[in-house]
Order: sequence, then C-alpha cells, then structure tokens
Amino acid sequence: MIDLYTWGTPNGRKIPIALEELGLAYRVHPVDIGQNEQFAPDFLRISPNNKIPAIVDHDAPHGPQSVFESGAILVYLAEKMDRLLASSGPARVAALEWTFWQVGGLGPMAGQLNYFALRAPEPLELAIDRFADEVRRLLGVMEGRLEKVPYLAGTDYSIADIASYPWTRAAVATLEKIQPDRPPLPAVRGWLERVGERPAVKRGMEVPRA
Ligand SMILES: N[C@@H](CCC(=O)N[C@@H](CS)C(=O)NCC(=O)O)C(=O)O
Repeated sequence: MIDLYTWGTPNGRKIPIALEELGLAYRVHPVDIGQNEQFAPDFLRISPNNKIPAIVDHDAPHGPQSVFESGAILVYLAEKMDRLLASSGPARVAALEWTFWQVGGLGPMAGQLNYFALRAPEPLELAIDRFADEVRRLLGVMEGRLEKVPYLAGTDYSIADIASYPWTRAAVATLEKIQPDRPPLPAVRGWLERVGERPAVKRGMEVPRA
C-alpha cells in the first residue's frame, strides 16, 4: 500500500495519474495547502520542503520508504514497477530529460504565470509578460518535439508525459485566456488530447476528490 499526500494542483495530480497507470493500491491523504497543512510537523517529516506531492511506500524492500519531489516520485514508482521508464538506452535518457525539463522548467514557469495572470492581488504587467513569454517558449520547445514523435520520450508513453500533462493543460488554458489571438500549438494540443483520453489520466486528474 502507498500513502499519497497530495492536493488538487498540477504537481499534485502527476502522482495519482502514475499510480492509476501502474495499477498500484494507494490511500489519499489530502493536504490542503490553502490552509497551510503542508507545514504540519507530521507532513514535514515526509516532505521537508513543505510541498505536495509526497508518498510513503509501505511495501518497499527495506521498510517504509518516503519520497518527496514529483520527479523523484515518478522515477521511484516507474522503477518499482519496471514500467513507464525504459531501463536503459536512448528512451530512458529521453524520458529523464523531458521529466527534468518539466520539473525544472515548465512547472515553475507556468506556476508563476498562473499566479501573476490569474491570482495576484494586483496586475503586474511586467511579470505577466515575462512568464507568458517563457511559457510560450517552453511550449514551443515541446511543440518541436511532438511534431517528430508521439510522446515526449519518443514512441512510448512515459513518466515524462505524466509529469507534463497537468502543467501543459494549465499553461495552454492560461495562455488562451490572456493571449486569445496568438497562434495555437497543434502538436501540443494533439498530445494533450491523446494523453487526456487515457483512463488513468482521467481518474488521476480527479484526485483528491472533494
Ligand atoms: N518541485 C516540486 C514542486 C511542488 C510544488 O510546488 N507543490 C506546491 C503545490 S503545486 C505546494 O505544495 N505548495 C505549497 C507551498 O509552497 O507551501 C515538485 O515537483 O514536487
């Protein structure tokens, strides 16, 4: 059994998508970050950076194993099940490249864009423009990749697609709202549809349920 600590945000939804895809049994523990529950001492013992998602795997070979950081959790789960991440070779390299690209690039930049464009108490044009430009640039990089291959790691669906799906969906929606006249990203949109149709993605995007 895996304990999943999460909330209904793009980072929080990557892990239930992976758990659903891998068919692993899990218990959801909602951590309401709007109520500062991420600072509770019990949660900080698992996730010292006070961020969701985090897991505890009670069936790990050396006893209960906690993991924080979504990229580390995705690699951990994929390696545990030997699925969604090739064990060696170019497909593994590509899956890790695009997973880290998402965790270190698209996620933080789209997060800042969402904050400044949709939630900030006052509109800061400079910040909105800066993050919108960077998110559009990142989605352009993704567009170039997906013009050549169906999934980020190449021919097969992998943890790179799982990491990127919730953030790409959020980023495209935000850009459509603030820049409705800018040209679409057809390859990215096709990939969003392809990935979004997977039953595990549909189920994972509903976690944690209200
Ligand atoms: N690099 C982290 C980012 C996680 C993250 O930013 N989580 C946000 C929600 S999407 C959070 O828990 N924020 C609470 C806080 O910063 O106090 C990961 O990929 O797991």
